[in-house]
Amino acid sequence: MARVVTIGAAQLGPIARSERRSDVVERLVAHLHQAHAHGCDVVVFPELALTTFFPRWWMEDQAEIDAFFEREMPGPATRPLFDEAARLGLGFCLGYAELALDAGVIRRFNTSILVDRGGRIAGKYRKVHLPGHAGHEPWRPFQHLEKRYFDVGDLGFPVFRAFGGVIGLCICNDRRWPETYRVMGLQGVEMILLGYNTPAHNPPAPEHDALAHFHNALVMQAGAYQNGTWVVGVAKCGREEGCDMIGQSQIIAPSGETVAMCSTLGDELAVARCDLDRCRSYTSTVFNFAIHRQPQHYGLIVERKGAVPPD
Ligand code: CDV
Repeated sequence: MARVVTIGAAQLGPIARSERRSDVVERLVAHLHQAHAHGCDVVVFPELALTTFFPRWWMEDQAEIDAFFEREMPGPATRPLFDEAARLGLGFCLGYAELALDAGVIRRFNTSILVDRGGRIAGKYRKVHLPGHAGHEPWRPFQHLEKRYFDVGDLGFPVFRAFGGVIGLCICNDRRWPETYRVMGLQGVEMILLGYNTPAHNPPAPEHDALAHFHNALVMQAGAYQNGTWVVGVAKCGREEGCDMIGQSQIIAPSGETVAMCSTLGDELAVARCDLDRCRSYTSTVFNFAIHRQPQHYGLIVERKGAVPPD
């Protein structure tokens, strides 16, 4: 019997710096209603879906920075999202800035959670590949200060049993790294959910700008095919506070084919019926890791091990 999970890729248009959390949550809830009408099981929201993409500004006032972070999830502003999703019986994946208190130490992460149909958090991931820079670089038309505002994620790339399958999470820049997919692929992942905020202009390498959509699709399609998994990539896009960000949120099959894609730069839902059993067509043949992977013959790893200098 097919294991079909109907996914709603809930792309968001720009969020202004002045927009209140409650207004953003209203937009997310509108997405839930549309997704429910389309028979979705799970709705996927972008990276940092509750606020504008604040790492584009250099800020020194910690209170100003922390205003972009959530201290609890759900909190008072996000509770309506959880309640409405549970009422509709919808799961969702949400990216947000997390302020965590670990043994009395404050840490800040770029986080994504998976929420089940009952409104319970079923999985959490904290972004590992933080792009950009940590210091102020005034030559840039906009900053990309993820290395300043976030700690590197400390949860690895876990996968979660949910929605009748094996679900993995990653965030934005993670999608460009083959390790992201392979670590989850080695754990039998069947669907990877990710959100992104990708500026259309890359200040250190403007020659990449014309390829931004190509690279977006390339990495997610390759990750899907090479690991026999569904990949759902969801953008926050459009002109946000003067910064253009790419859209083309898409749902990609284990074949590597994109089966649904957003075509605007605003709030838009792309829907696809995703049969998790299609993964096996790849993971039991060309990408049957148990039979065909040869890590013991990957000379580079052996060489690197041998090259580690003694203490
Ligand atoms: N939010 C991101 O991680 N953005 C990066 C940009 C900076 C390249 C991305 O990989 O899309």
